[in-house]
Amino acid sequence: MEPFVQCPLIVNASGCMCDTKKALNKLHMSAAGGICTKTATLKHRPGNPSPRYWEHPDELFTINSMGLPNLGIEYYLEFYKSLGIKPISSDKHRCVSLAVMSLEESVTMLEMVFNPVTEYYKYIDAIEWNLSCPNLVGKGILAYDFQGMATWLDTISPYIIKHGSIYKQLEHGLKLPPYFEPYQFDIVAGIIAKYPFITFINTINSVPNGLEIDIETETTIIHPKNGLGGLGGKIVQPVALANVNCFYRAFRQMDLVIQIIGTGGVQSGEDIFKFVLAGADMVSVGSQLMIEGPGVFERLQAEFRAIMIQKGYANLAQVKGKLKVACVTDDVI
Ligand code: RRO
Repeated sequence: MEPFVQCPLIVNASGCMCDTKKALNKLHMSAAGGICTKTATLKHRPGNPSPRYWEHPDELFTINSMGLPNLGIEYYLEFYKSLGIKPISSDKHRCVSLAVMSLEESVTMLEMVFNPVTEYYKYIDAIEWNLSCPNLVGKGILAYDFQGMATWLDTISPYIIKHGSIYKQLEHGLKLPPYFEPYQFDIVAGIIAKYPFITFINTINSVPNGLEIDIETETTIIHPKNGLGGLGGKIVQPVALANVNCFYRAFRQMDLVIQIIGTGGVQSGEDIFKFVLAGADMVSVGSQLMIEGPGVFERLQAEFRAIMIQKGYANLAQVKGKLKVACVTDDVI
């Protein structure tokens, strides 16, 4: 008999195969450990003009400037309602990703989730607040504006606490952009510590404002923002691992229990093993899901379990955050 080996939940990254009910149903039927919707705004948005998405032929990276095309929050809440109340036997995580376009819109969307007539909150587990969309023309990334982020959290906090006490305590998480300076992790962890309703972060969103060029036509590969777009896929993995590990260390130092979803360049079971070593509790798959389709989840689970068996591990606790730092060697000049 196969030994029991734990595998972290592997979910889709918001934005990947999750914009319509048809796509979401495919995820629901797949081996994914959870579902996250396309980031939703209050109303339907067509997004940026095409071409707005491109995949490198060798699966090195993707570049996108979708511009938040989505069918509006109600559409995605109705999708979860159509699944019915989650059976106790199911551990398939249900998450709705919400954009932060304004303070007012965030409050209105929260009121919709907790509407006592539709009772959408009954059908979901979590809200992932997207503070890091890189592709909104004329609008910066909120999670790079620490003061703006704290003001937004101060605004939604009383609504979340009120609804949590009356109806249901949902999990709330922040989808974060990549940070590059060590002090930034301490600041963001310090902000998160002030809002106990935040139970998870998802790091990283795409690396903002990359540029790919077609030398034959001497043209940008995508159209919006003069060709700038968010980078995903294999080339962003070291940045994603660094962000997972830096947040893991910052939270541990502050005795904060915050789940970390690692996202960025997950293509294999080995990649997932690296994310867990760095401190991830779960991983999400974006570019590779777009390339391979929902069969990716079963493959990744099998590959991860094979590595665990080969290394003699059975539980995630034996691996999570156990990354060792290379020893000093004497090859200095
Ligand atoms: O829709 C997008 O352009 C988009 C979003 Br909302 C996001 O969070 N990350 C990304 O790479 N693209």
